[in-house]
Amino acid sequence: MTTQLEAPGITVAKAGGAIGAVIGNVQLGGDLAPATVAAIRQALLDHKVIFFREQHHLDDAGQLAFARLLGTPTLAHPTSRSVDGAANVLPIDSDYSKSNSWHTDVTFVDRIPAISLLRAVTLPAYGGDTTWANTVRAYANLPQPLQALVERLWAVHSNLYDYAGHADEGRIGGIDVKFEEYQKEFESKLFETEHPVVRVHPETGERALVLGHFLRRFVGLSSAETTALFQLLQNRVTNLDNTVRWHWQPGDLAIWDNRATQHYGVADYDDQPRRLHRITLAGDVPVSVDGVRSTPRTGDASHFSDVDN
Ligand SMILES: O=C(O)CCC(=O)C(=O)O
Ligand SMILES: [Fe+2]
Repeated sequence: MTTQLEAPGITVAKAGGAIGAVIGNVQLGGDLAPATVAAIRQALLDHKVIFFREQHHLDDAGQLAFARLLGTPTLAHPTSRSVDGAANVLPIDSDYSKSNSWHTDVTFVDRIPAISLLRAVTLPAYGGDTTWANTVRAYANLPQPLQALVERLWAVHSNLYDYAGHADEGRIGGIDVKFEEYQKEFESKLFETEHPVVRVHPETGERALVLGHFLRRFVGLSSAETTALFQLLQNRVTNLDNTVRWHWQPGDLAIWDNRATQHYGVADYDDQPRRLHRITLAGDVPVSVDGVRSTPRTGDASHFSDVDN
């Protein structure tokens, strides 16, 4: 059955040719009409990341109420602590973490969140943009022989931090205690999951690459071979032509389809404080082009999130 939607009156303006759109003429909250929610969801599926300006009225409760219209919130994180008094809200705070590495959120569990909603709380006077990349487009633009290769390939993702792969002076070696504490908490329980490198999007049917910084090794390849192939594929994802970069202003909210994107928090704001609040929505377990589901190898993520079917 198809339902005719009322014209909800929102505006959708592309923010780039590859990914991203700015949505206007809407005040976000838990009271939006179903037709408006449907239009926002469609814009998200079409553009992979959508941006809303001037949402100054939103606090954690308002962000959560709106998020619930799009899905079922997960806990803030499988291991990291939430904002005080808000179990579904993850603080992204420059005091103890900087996400300056390309990733898709929480790919070390089987039930990867479907959608993430990120709201500006405290912004630096300069820098601190976030960049998103389109993993559907990256797959689609691969030459056919490489598509054939990755469609049969699987990879292990883990939350165990790869210090060698992501060396960051000033944080390694106990120089920054807060970062080290956060990292310990992040790794306090080990998760390892085998995912297909190409997943079929449960809503659009599109094929997307599943890579990013939680990927530890391709199944059947050595670490040297993993590094070589990972660089080839990951470069396709993060090529600037395949990205959109957002300069945060007070009142901004960004929503991305975590099944079709990677993102990177640019850490170019010196020692200024920067804080954003994130809510993630439950996702399905990825499915390969052959219909095979991802398999958890270590850790049980059922406390973190339902599986959305
Ligand atoms: O700090 C940023 O810009 C990105 C943070 C991030 O990775 C996230 O919210 O999932
Ligand atoms: Fe993230």
